Amino acid sequence: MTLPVFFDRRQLLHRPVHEWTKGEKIAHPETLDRAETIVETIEADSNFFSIYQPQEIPLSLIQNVHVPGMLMLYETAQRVIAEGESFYPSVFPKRSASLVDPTDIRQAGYFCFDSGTPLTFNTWEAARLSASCAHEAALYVESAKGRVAYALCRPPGHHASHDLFGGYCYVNNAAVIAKRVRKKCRVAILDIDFHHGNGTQDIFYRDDAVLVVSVHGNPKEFYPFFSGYETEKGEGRGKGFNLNIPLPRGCDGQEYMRQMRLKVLPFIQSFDPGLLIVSAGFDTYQDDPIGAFALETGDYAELGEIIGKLNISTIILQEGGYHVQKLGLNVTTFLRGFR
Ligand code: Q9C
Ligand code: ZN
Repeated sequence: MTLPVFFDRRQLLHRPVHEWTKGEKIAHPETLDRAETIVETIEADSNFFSIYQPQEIPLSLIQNVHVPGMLMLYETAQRVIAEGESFYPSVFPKRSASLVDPTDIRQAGYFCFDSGTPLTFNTWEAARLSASCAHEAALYVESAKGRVAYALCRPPGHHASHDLFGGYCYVNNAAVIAKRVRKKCRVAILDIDFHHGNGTQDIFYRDDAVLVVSVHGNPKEFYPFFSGYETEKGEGRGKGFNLNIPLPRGCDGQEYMRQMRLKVLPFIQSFDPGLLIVSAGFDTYQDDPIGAFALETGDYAELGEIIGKLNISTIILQEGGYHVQKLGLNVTTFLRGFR
């Protein structure tokens, strides 16, 4: 049986052009050719994969995760930003003293935490379709047609919190699925993107039905800087249901797998989830232009394999990964390893 892949070509219409970093305008790394190369690599491997276009996700499922104002702002962006233009928030008010009008694009910074995540005319449509891929993958696994499905989500999701977008993320795809499924069974989210999944952590920080585990570059040195530390373990009922494994620059496959086997996999196993969501970023790759780990393509086979051996129903969601030339191969190597 082939491994199902969910993707909609209209996700390519979201086209961030620049990101502001260290005061400089640089080419945006989250390009449409990332998704294109993944799809092409998957298409070339049709004995193993089947690609499906998702149905549109019910809006209510996105509303269960994100505040109305933030979604209204995305609609505003679609209304007021011309095609081909981008809007970069430049004022980021603190919550307590501010009122916000989400129909005024100039106030977009209220819902945004960085300068790398522009709004464009197509952002909202692409983000909805990205969540639709995740949703359809979840439906597939739930219908017991198979134990695993892959959603080629773009834009990514794990940095988006309930009321903040950032880190190239607008809708938290993993959270949208986990929020729906948690009523039926316990859910574990394993985030293997190079960057700490701060949005996912925030959303489930007080929740004991959703376990969140993230393995990432030490935030003392790497984005998002303000979260992802080992001391963040959850709060209230959620205490003990959040695990961060920050790792140093240069971490290679051997050390990465050691951490997985020693800390991550046993922690997930003891939680005994009915569903596993993998936030799969490939910016841990040795030549990734943003990440600073040293995983090789072959390591993704092993990583997929050890996660697959947990033997839990699993939805794999695409997050980051910016080495366009090797991205497709890294993704398919991981998915083949899982099987
Ligand atoms: N010059 C994801 O991988 N900018 N987001 C870093 C580096 C933010 C990454 C600046 C990186 C966000 C989904
Ligand atoms: Zn990342």
